[in-house]
Order: sequence, then structure tokens, then C-alpha cells
Amino acid sequence: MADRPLKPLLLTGAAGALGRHLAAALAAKGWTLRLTDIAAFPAALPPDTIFSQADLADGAAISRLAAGCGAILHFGGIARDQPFDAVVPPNIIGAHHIYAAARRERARVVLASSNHVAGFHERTERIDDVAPLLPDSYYGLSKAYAELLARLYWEKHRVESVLLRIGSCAPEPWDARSLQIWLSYADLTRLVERAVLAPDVGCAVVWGSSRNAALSWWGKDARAKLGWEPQDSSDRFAAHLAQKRSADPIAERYMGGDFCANGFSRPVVAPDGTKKKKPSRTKN
Ligand code: NAI
Ligand code: 15L
Repeated sequence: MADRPLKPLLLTGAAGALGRHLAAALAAKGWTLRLTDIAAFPAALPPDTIFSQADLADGAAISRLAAGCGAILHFGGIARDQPFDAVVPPNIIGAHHIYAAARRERARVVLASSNHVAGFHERTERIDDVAPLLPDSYYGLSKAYAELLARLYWEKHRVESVLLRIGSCAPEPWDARSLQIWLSYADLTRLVERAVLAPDVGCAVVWGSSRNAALSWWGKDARAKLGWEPQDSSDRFAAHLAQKRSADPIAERYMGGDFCANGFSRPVVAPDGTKKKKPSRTKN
């Protein structure tokens, strides 16, 4: 089946790390982009792009920005483990505004979801795209909410979504965990393009990682439907990162790493069967 016809794309979170990369890379590939963020764009704008400063919690502004767009690349919001009150306006209310706008515009949403929707799966498991959501933080919970919002809008209104469960997307991995789930910027760009172009995606989940030999956690997803396969690999970093592990046993036990350990307060069972209370490091 042919790829979808093109209309402008709205990119939220355009001033952030991934947003800045996508703005430059997609503009260079000839996409027509509208960029938005609550922060000012911190560099020269890529050629032929328009930037508007707006808060995701401002529904009228998001509605205006989305008018006439064929897809919304939703990368804006809180991107770290933060307290509930900080997460709700951008990530929960903001996601609601994105989906309301997508429905009005009959636009597809490409959602920057996160591996942290499933962070409390143990590292000994292999999980696929229908494994239970096990968020590891209010941040992961907000992404799980956005994924379920996507499902609601698909079932009820036929708004299409591609839910990108991104691993660690950065210029390079930095430790043993990110070595496993690293997504290169170039693989992210190709994934986003396929997520926009592929026909009839419905509401699809893709694990966002490159072809890393170290990765053993993630299985089946919708990449074949999208026509995407990662091309890069973290393998060249393995020699100096494979042993760079956290000293925290909770972080090492679960896929979400530090996000799981942060504020963890339930007793853990030691190998000798005794229960130990794990001190909470923060109050998130
Ligand atoms: P980032 O923090 O650099 O970018 C997020 C952007 O959202 C920032 O520019 C910020 O100003 C903007 N933003 C925050 N609150 C806003 C609001 N109320 N209204 C409008 N804009 C607001 O994060 P990064 O790394 O670029 O991540 C982008 C997206 O990808 C996020 O949604 C994040 O959750 C997701 N993601 C990123 C991963 C990574 O490894 N970088 C991994 C998994 C998911
Ligand atoms: C995420 O969801 C975060 O946005 C990013 O900052 C990284 O921490 C990433 O996950 C990760 O798990 O490495």
C-alpha cells in the first residue's frame, strides 16, 4: 500500500534534546514543520520552519497550532522522574489537548512514550507490546496514561497513533543499562518518518532501541507494519560500558533502573529469606 499523503507536521517539545535533533533532521529531509515548546528555541531555527512558544496545558494554543497538520509528533512535556504535581499539567492535561486537536484535524499522533511505562518488569523477562504496563514513576505513569488515551481515541474516534516506547535516546549510551536500550538519533529520525508515512497503523507500539547486541528485554512490536528496522548499534561502546552498573540492587533488578529505585520503600526479600527495608531516596 502507498505511503500517506503529506501535510505539515506539528512537533511539540521542539526546544528539547530530541526535539532539536528532529527539527533539524526532518527539515533537512524536506518535511514542512511547525515547531512548538514552552521554552524558547535555543538555536537558529532550521530553514523553512515556524516556531511558536506555547504551553501544552493551553488547549486553545495547541488547537491553533495543530490546525491543518497531518500528524502531531508529541515530544513535549516532563521527560524525567518528577513529583505528581509537576507531571500532571504538561503530560496529562497536555496529552489530552494533543488528542483533542488530533481528532479535530483527523491527524495521526506519533507519541514519544517511554520504556518507563513498563519499568517494573524484571530484567530476566522478555516482554512484548501487549505485556502489562508496569510504570516505575509518576513520569512513567503519565506516559501510560497517554498510551491509554491513544487507545481510547483509536477505539472511539479512529485517531491513529504510533506509540514509541523510547529507550535511552542520546548521542551515545553512558552505562550498562543504556547500552542495552540505546536508540541512536538517526534510528529515531527514521522511526519517526516511518511512523508518519506508514499506512493504516491503527494504534501501534514500537520499542525504540537500536540493534544492540546487549538488549534482551524487548520482543514483538509493530515495526514490520511501519516498515522500520534500526540500523545503528551500541556494540562499539560495549567494551567500556558493559561493566558500568548501578550500585543499587533495585535499579539493577528492574528494567526502569534508577526510576524504580527512586523512592522505593517496600521491604525487599534478601537471598536468606529475611525482609530488609529499603530506604527511600526521594519522595517522588
Ligand atoms: P527534554 O526535556 O530535552 O525535552 C522536552 C521538552 O518539552 C523541553 O524542551 C521542555 O521545554 C518541553 N516542555 C516541558 N513542559 C512543557 C509544557 N508545559 N508545554 C510545552 N512544552 C513543554 O526531553 P527529551 O529527552 O528531548 O525527550 C523528548 C520526549 O521523548 C519526552 O516526551 C520524553 O519523555 C520522551 N523520551 C525521551 C527519552 C530519551 O532518552 N531522551 C526516552 C524516552 C522517552
Ligand atoms: C526516559 O524516558 C527519559 O526521558 C530519558 O531522560 C532517559 O532517562 C530514558 O528514559 C532512559 O530510560 O534512559
